[in-house]
Formats: sequence, structure tokens, C-alpha cells
Amino acid sequence: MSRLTESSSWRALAKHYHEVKDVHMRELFDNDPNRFSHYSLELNDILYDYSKNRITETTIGHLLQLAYDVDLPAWIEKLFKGEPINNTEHRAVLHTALREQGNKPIIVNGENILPEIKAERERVKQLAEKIRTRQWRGVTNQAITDVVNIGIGGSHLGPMMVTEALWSHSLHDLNIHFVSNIDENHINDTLENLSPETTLFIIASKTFTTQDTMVNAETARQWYINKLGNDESIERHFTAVTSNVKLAKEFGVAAENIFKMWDWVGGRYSLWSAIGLAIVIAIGSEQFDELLEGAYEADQHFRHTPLEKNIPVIMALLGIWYNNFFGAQSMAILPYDQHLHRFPAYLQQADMESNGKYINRQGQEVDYTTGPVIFGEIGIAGQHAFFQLLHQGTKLVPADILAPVYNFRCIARHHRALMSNVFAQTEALMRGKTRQEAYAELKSEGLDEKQIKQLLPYKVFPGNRPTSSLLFDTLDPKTLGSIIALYEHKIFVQGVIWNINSFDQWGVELGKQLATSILGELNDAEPVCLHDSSTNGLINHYKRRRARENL
Ligand code: G6Q
Repeated sequence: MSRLTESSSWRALAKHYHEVKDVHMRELFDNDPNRFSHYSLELNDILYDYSKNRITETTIGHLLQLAYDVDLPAWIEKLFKGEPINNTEHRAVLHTALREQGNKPIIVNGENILPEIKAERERVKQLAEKIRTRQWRGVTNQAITDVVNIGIGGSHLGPMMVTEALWSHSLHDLNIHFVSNIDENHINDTLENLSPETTLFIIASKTFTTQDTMVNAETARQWYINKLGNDESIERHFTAVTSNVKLAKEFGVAAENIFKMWDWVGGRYSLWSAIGLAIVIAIGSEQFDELLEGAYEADQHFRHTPLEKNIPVIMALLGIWYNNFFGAQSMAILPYDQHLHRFPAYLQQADMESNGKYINRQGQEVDYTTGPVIFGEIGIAGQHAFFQLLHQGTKLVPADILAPVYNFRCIARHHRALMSNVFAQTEALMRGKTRQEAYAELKSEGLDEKQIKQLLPYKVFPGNRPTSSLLFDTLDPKTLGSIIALYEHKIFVQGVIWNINSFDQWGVELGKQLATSILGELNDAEPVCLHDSSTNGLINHYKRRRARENL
């Protein structure tokens, strides 16, 4: 037994689970007419309603006790103060410093990192403004019309998700493209209609060694040289964001166009740094500042609000409740804002790469389950696809619903119809439909008793399916910044409770190593035999088929 599962709060939760597992949320709402106000919180224009969860005051009491038992308040301070809480890599974790609005020094290895952060941000802004105002000129003195961000994982998903989310706030005569896949189709499809004279590349890679990114970057460079016949002007079309300045220079990027990353910011937490260059180019520096400000306000909320009123803490505790006591394996992220269509993919990385771990901070195997499988889709699209399982499947899938009160253009006919779905779904998931209700419905439709008997079981919905709703006024940069930061902190809190390091990613490193070693085996047509029979079989099939095509 671990310290966590032996703790009195954990045991109290296990006991409490047996007492409440069959209680229906209908009953909880009937018993407490003020349930919504008891279980909802606000941060600026964000309303977080968690009343449609299978919790009582006792549940929340035990969960909060659990947070105190693991010393959560002390961990929050460690995070903000830059203690090396990424223990396997001996690094501080300071994405919060990237959006700091004050001047109080943040010390890493004896040095205040704030001046450097600000200086780098200023460089990013200057470059972005030159492109936005068409002062940046390419080799033939034309303005840039297309920016291609080449990166993967943390150097891709954050900038892409935010750029898409803030499309209404972007310059629409400047196209931002994202290339991540090493499959040539991705870069080739992207470059097909672009002109090298008006294209600017951002090679976004913290290490500047990631195979996918470097292969794509090389293809981009070749495309540029092939089209223009020389590489003399490459500097005017390639920028880089990296902590490996040397390799970026060797690639051909001019020193003044290389932007820095630091080892105290992890890839999946880095959109606030120069990795966000594509975002700044899209939305401009003032709105990027608003994004940072929104995140900063969420940071302040997280750092200074008592745990029971602290949105990311409550989000995290609910996750623990379902994951560790109800045995829920997954969690759905369901934005009802079209511009958030990449948010589930972004969160998938943020959450699963952070908390998909089975070894604790002391190097031992955990005896409880950790991070859930995160999946999701635009809510409306999901309704016509996998919501069937949410309503009537045999698995418990807690869901977060995100929706705006109004849109940028706000056509009432669209928006009301959209929101009627949001409200109806959360209500239906919570209430379900009883046998009596289903019977009455079928009767009113004119079915006879025989037909009703046949159909009735299929028309019953158990309900009691938890959802939490995040309603925000509109998806502007500040609100988006806050929402992202709330989720980042939720992930951190869960990592603290599970006693795992949320900030390393050995599973990702493994993929990088394995691909590199097999790459060498694909250079010739010789059959391989050093792997298991399946891997040998797959590699040899691939080689044979390619040889047949003379490839
Ligand atoms: C993120 C991970 C991982 C990383 C990519 C790209 O937290 O570390 O997703 O961002 O593997 O790495 P580079 O930025 O070094 O190319």
C-alpha cells in the first residue's frame, strides 16, 4: 500500500464511494434547490458549473482533505517559485513565469529569469509586427503572405490550437499553416500553392533534433532552393524557435531570427514562450499580451484562492473521484465553439503526456490508476457520433462542456440553437429518462401496449452521467488564456495527488529513440531478423513491396 492509498482521506473516500455510488443526481438536485449556486464558481467571465457531478458536501470535504494530505498548497508554491519539481530532469517548471505580469524576481539557478523572458518576448513581437505590417520583405522584396510553422508535439499543438481558436481575432490576409507530420503529404500539400518568395518558415523545435521536424525543415529548405535556384537568401525566409541555437544557425537561420526557449519550460506548456511566434503573427502583440494576461489571472486565482473555491483544484479533485473511485477510464472534452475544434487534441497531449505515468516520484510503481484517456470533439459533432455511448453505454465517461455566451458575429438563430443543445445535453446526461417517462412518451406517440413493451427498454436512459460546464462570454484572447491555464493547473494538481512527475515524458523519448534505430534498417532491401516475428514481418513486407515498385 502506498502512502496515498493508506491515507485516512483516501480510505474515507473509498468508504464514502460505497455509500453514494447508487445515489442519482436527480435526487441530489431534488434535495437541494440551491445545488447550482453551491457547486459553481466564477473567474472573470468564466462560469464553472460542477453541480451535475456525483458529489455531496461530504464528497467535497473528503476530496479537499486529500488535497491537504498531499500538501497541495505547498506544492503550488513550489511550482510558482521555480523549485526543481521536474525531479527526473532536475528542472524547474515555470510556464507561469512566461505570463507573469509583475516584476518580482523569479530565480532559477541564482538568476532572475524575468528580464530575459521580457526581452525575448519583445523580439518576438518586433518580428511579428514587421510581418503583419508588411515591412518584412522576402528575397524579391515582396511581403510575406504565408507563414508555415514546422514543429510537432508541444511545438505544434499549442500554437495551432490557439491560432485556430482566435481566428476571429486574426489578420485574414496572412495565412498561417502548421506542418507536423513527417508523412510527406503534410508538407507537400501545404507547400503546393505557396510561393517561396512570400513564405516564411518557423522551425519550432526546442531540441532542434526531433526527426519529424528536421526532416520537414529540410524538405522546406530544398523546396525553397529548388524554386529559387540558390540558398543565399534563405535567411529572409527561415526563422527558428529553439534552445539549440547552434544547430539552428548551422541549418541556416540568421542569429537575429532565432528565438530562445529554456529548459524550465516543457514543450506542452510552451505556447506562452517564443513557441507562440505563429500566434503573435496571427493575432498581433497586443492580443498576445491579453492571452498572457488571461493566463496570469488564472495563475493568481490558482495560487491565492482557498482550495474549496479554486477552479482547477475542484476540476482535478472531480477527476480523481471518478478515476480512482468510480473506476472511470476516460474523460471527454466537448467544446461547443467551432474555433475550439483543436482544443481536445491539445488537451490530449497536455494531460496524457503529463499524467500518463505508472512510476511515482520515489521511483516505485503506483498502486492506483493515474491519468485518464482524454478524448473529445466539437460537442455538436460528437452528439451525432459518440454521444450514444455517453448516454447509454456501459462505461462512465465524465465530460467537460465548454461554450460561449456569444460569438464574434453572433447570429442569434445559430447561437440559440447551439446553446439549446448544450443545456439539453447536460440535463439529459444528468437526468436520463426513467421507465415511466419513456412509457408516457411512447403512449403519447400513439403506440399500442405491444409496441411499447418491445421498444421500452431501448428508450430508457439511466442518466447520472456527470458533466461540468465552462461557460464564458466569448472566446477572446484573455478568456482563452485563462481557460488553458486552468487546465494546466488541473493537470498539475492531479499529478501532485498521484505523486507523479507531470513534467517529464520518457514515453515520448522512447518513440524518438526507436524510430532512429529502425530508420537505419530501412535503407536497403535486405530482410531483417533481429526483432520479434511481427516487427520483422512488417518491416520485410514493407521492403518487399517497395522493392517491387522499385522504390
Ligand atoms: C512536450 C514533449 C514533446 C515535444 C515534441 C517536440 O512536452 O516534450 O511533445 O514537444 O517531441 O520536441 P521538440 O520541440 O524538441 O522538437
